[in-house]
Amino acid sequence: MRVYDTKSIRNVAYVGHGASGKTTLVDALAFVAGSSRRHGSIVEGTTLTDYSPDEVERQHSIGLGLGYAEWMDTKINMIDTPGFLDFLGEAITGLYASDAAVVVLSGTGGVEVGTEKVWEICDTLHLPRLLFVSLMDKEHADFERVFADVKEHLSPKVLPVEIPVGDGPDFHGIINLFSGKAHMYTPGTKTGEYEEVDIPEAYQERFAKYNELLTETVAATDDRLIERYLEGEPIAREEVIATMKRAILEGEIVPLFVGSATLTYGMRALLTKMVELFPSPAEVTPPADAKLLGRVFKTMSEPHVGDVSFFRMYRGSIKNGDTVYNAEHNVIEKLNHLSVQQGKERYEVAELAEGDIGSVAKLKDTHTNDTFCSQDHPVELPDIPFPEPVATSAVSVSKRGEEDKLASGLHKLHEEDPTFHFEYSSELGQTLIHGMGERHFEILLKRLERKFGVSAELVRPRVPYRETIKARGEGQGKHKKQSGGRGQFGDCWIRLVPLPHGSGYEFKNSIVGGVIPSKFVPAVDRGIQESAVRGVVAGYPMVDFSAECYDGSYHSVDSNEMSFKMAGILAYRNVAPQCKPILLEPLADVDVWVPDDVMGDVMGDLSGRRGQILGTEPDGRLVKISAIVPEAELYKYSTTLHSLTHGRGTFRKKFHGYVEAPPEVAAKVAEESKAETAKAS
Ligand SMILES: Nc1nc2c(ncn2[C@@H]2O[C@H](COP(=O)(O)OP(=O)(O)OP(=O)(O)O)[C@@H](O)[C@H]2O)c(=O)[nH]1
Ligand SMILES: [Mg+2]
Repeated sequence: MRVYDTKSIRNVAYVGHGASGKTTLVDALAFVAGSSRRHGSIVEGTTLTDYSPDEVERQHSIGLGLGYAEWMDTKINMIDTPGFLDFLGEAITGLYASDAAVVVLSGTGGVEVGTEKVWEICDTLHLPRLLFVSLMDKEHADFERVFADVKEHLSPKVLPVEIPVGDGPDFHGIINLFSGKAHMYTPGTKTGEYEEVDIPEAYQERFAKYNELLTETVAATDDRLIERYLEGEPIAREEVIATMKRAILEGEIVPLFVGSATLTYGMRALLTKMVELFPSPAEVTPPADAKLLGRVFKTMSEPHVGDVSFFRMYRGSIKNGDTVYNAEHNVIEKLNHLSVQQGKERYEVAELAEGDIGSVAKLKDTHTNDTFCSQDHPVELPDIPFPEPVATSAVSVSKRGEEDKLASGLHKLHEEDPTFHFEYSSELGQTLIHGMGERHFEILLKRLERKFGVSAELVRPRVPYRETIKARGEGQGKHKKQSGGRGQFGDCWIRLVPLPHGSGYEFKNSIVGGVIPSKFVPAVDRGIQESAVRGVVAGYPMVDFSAECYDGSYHSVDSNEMSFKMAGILAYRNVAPQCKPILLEPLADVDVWVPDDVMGDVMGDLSGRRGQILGTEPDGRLVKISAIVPEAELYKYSTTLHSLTHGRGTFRKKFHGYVEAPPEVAAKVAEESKAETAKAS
């Protein structure tokens, strides 16, 4: 692999809605450029970047993949990203590592939820981008509809540079609006061979319309050009390209191209335009100022290799065997076997120029989001903002005794995938995992099994119910054992009083005249607290009440701390049931974004989950529904939402607070808790 200088590099992410054709496109570009030997296919599981067993099996991308196409003496680094929102973190990190994006649309689907999501991220990053409408050969592909859709829903700045000859199965050529020529493809050729011809008669009118739009729009971004354009002067291709490049960089124009990756139609033009219109790393401001600067944007653990880190250099070039400094972990890393990725293949390189993307294996203590720099000028780049998890589940190991293995496997998975988190909840007695959805969880568990040999399954997380009391009450707790030897004696009177929400627990010592010696009173408190951990309704922690110890008695020989703690426990058990104890259930604030046409179904479903709809409001193309829903009803909600909205809905939830559970819910929870206790004993 030759070394490309900075000016001859392009770093491009391929983003878009699921199944819009990104992976097939990246594969076709590398193949047509001659940089990869095989024209792969999703159906056969042979594409360049969808090579993991899960991706082959499911026929969609899960993690980002790296490849490159060498074209016009330039190396185009290509980052293929998954479109499913469960894996949005991969698209985000791919965009962070790039200097430009190809937003892929399918000729049949047009603008979809996933397209809008990645578009927003490109906007935040001010990434220059172009649109590629793929699958133009597919039945029902419709260029005019996709173009109108983009103009209305994505950006009014979209500008077709190419238009198709024939839509759907009749698609057989592409008209270039710059050159005024048509490329007519020869069906069945391997790398999209075509004949360049004059524009067919039937397309003259359409060409004239789009050509005028192109020239006008480009000229409008440049005052001098517009003058010459108005005076009817012809404008040279080089000038248009240069103007267009600047306009793309500034986000004034988003050019649109068409083709079919399966048939390799339109690949050469797209390769050329990426070289001509996208900036090289030399034209982009690095995220910080330093002599040496790079970032690890992805870590994967590969069987037989160990951890492989993908990184992007921003400043400075590096040679095979160089050392870099990781300031986050204060470690010096040696970059052995410096490589570039072509899908799953790793090709060693002698050097990577400033701005290039590469991979390296077996770093000591470097993880996703870490910065490479030099020790005399340490830098830590701000973290890539990965999306917050939206789904939670519990996991349990299939084989007893593998809990430790589970924990270390989950830890590795978190290092590979920052959108995945886990914790052990001692309150629930379960390991909880947090991520982007059930699809995400399924993939993670498969990976856990394959890579770390632990088999685990998803289980319903227990709901962290609470209990409280609604009325005050008082009574005695007396612990007495005085048969033979040294006895035990503790006796207390307590009063339980409800406190406002969120107050927790308070203890009040109102003992006067030493009826309980002061050294024993704290033991009463401990006894009450200990038993309140398992409340009297359904065994959940009781909160928001005060306990006052106001009377009691003691025995000069037999009383001790243990006895008074027992008295506290007995008093609680005696008094709490009289205080109108209730079950509290956690509620969540839920915001759901869905298309208009399924709003009724989604609201109906939320009501069915005992949700209270607070309101709806338009938000872009979608409607935002705000609701308060009991946590217990939200297990696997993302799966339901996915099927109700055909993948177009998204949601966010956060903890709202606790309220009294309806009596039938409380009864059911108490029943379940009783059954569980019976099973355990
Ligand atoms: N007819 C036709 N089918 C295509 C074309 N490109 C992709 N496909 C098919 O469309 C489906 C999705 O293609 P992918 O390349 O996996 O799409 P993707 O955007 O990478 O999908 P995700 O990774 O899930 O986001 C596959 O079945 C492809 O074979 C095309 O140009 N023409
Ligand atoms: Mg893909």
